[in-house]
Amino acid sequence: MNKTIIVSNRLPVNLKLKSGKFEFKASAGGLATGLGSIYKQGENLWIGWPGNAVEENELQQEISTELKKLKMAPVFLTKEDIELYYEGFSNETIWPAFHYFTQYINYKDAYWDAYYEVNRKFCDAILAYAEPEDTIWVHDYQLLLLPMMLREALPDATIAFFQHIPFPSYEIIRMLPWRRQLLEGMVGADLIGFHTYDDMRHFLSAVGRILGLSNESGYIQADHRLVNVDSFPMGIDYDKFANAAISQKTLTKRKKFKDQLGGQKLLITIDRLDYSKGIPQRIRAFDRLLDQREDFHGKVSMIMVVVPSRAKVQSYKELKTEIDTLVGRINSKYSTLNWVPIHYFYRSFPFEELSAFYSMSDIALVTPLRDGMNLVCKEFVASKTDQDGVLILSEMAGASKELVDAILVNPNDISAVEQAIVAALTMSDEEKKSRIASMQSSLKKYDIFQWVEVFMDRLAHVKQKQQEFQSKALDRNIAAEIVSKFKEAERPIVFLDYDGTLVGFKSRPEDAYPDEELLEIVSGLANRCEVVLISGRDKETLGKWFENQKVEMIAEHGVWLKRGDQSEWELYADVDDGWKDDIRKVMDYYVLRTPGAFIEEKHHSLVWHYRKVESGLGDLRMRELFSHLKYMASGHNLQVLEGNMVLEIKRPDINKGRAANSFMRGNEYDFILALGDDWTDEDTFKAMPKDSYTIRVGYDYTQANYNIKNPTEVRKLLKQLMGSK
Ligand code: GDG
Repeated sequence: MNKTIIVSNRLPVNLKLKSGKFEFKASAGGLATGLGSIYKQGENLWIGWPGNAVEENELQQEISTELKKLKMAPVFLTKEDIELYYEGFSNETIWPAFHYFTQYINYKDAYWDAYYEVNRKFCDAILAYAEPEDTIWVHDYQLLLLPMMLREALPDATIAFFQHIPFPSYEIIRMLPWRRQLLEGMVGADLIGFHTYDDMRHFLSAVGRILGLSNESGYIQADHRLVNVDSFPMGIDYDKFANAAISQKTLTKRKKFKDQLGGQKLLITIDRLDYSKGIPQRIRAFDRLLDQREDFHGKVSMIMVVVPSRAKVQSYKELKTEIDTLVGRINSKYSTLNWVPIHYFYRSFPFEELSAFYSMSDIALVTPLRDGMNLVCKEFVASKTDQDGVLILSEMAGASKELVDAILVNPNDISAVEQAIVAALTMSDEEKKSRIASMQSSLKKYDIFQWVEVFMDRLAHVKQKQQEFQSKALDRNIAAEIVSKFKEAERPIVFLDYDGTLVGFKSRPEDAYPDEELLEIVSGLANRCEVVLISGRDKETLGKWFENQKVEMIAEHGVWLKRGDQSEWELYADVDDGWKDDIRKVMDYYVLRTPGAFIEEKHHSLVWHYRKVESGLGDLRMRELFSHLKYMASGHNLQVLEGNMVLEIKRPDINKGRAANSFMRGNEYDFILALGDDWTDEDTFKAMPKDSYTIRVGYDYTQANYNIKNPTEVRKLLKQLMGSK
């Protein structure tokens, strides 16, 4: 039976050393609860660091035994690992970079080396348990290299990755000296998940620019594998918070707190100590409110919980000092004997007290400068069972994409945050109720259990899609079958597309001329069968490149034909060029606006090339031009087609399929092979008789019977054919 292994930097367990013995308590955090439905079943388990630097063998044994009972297995880290991999590369390099705090990025080779080594350590620990076909779900930024390490060791395993923090724009990623390795590490997974569409978009752009892997609707081709990238906004254990809010324990605490505080309106803020959370900015906004609105003095208090975190990192120490100073200043400025503006706690609270804080507060002020998702805001909404509360939420939190009924603010805009607090304090009961109710119904539906289920379903879907591709991949057996059928055939014919099939793409089309090896293959093959080069290229270029070869050539998708034994080209289809002037004007306009773009004119078509255009801009302009041309095309009865870095407009009745068909008419071929790499070749594939071999280069959807990896593999196959006769 295949098992599922969850992997994260920290195990969901609290480990306390009490009078020489360890005490273990499984964590009740949202993720741990959600994943409980997975790791607690059957042979499944959770692998990660237990959270202490334990180096003595005996203690490690003791911990492993105890963890086993909780269905967990440890990866032990040394003090040095913690310092360089965890506090270092994870929290001083990746964390600031991915949260757009470039000023805090530490670029240290020693950090990177440790990061690599610890990811390896995790990989080894997993391999001690994992079987070749298991499912392994890796979590978060501390383990970006792990998916590929696992893939290399277990090529057939199902590997998923989810990143809990933002994925920043390419402009940030490109700053990191280790950007390529980090991205390569991630694409080892079959499914890569982020909280938001923006994170996913940034990742795809970085992978495109840095690794050169393009994507189609979130699917990338990494080597032979199809990898899916998607967004999965994480939910919370909704019922836990909603039920706790009305539990006796919470109600008792709530009453006690309220009695101590008096009747002020309460603003709650809860965060880990982190510069990404925007704590000083938030305090300044509150300060501004008190400064501008004396009428609120004595009527509103802020409860500010800051949970200690990463206390050894310098930027965190400085942040703590800044917060302490700000709070001190405000409290000393405004406090009265029976009112304190900010109740500041630098510690964490037990769950019941947290629940009481949420449910008794009137407003939650959640204003991170950047946050992957942010669960605090969701927990507040779930806890407001009386629907009498307002959420003020930063636009920079992933959660803002879902919780559109919150008051959304730019956390850097202190005056906008101040106004949002005023709006929240003065909001009508009816509006509060309607906003909270709408957020509650969405959070209830997309809770953490649903999140886990959707993610796992998607993973299964990706695996299935990979299988479909796999079954079409040209393997050794099929290649052998093709070779043997070719050998037996008395009248074989081979249709070969040129660009992308026999040669790779070059940024200047004229540079993709045939090399020595290719000329040898084509002429060698032409001695053994009929070879038809069937290309979109103009007849002059094609004619010059294969001047003295015996091959047949069909140029410009079927407009021109040159037989191997003739020296002249013949017109193979009727061409009426009357439409070109109008269309060229439109294309010219898009060339002017797009540095690097150019127009190629063919006898029956106009082609707009954008392979030399800055990536991204090219796609954007192509989309615009596409809809522009589509509109014009209908008037002229033309067809607009998207190719590999080109947009082509042409007469619809001229295509490779039609040309290939007329070429074969009246002849009896007993072996037909057609190779091509893009949609123009799909016409050829469709036109082929049923028992032909049709092969598409690259792993895109196709009408062809098979896919083959790249031109190098095509050449290998053709050489095999040559050698067989
Ligand atoms: C990362 C991403 C993403 C806080 N104080 C107490 C306490 N908490 C609990 C909250 C909440 C959790 O800690 C904090 O979660 P966040 O999502 O807000 O933030 P990060 O820890 O930075 O998490 C983040 C998340 O991963 C999940 O993908 O949302 O963007 O940065 O659950 O309730 N719990 C208790 N006492 C406290 O004092 N018991």
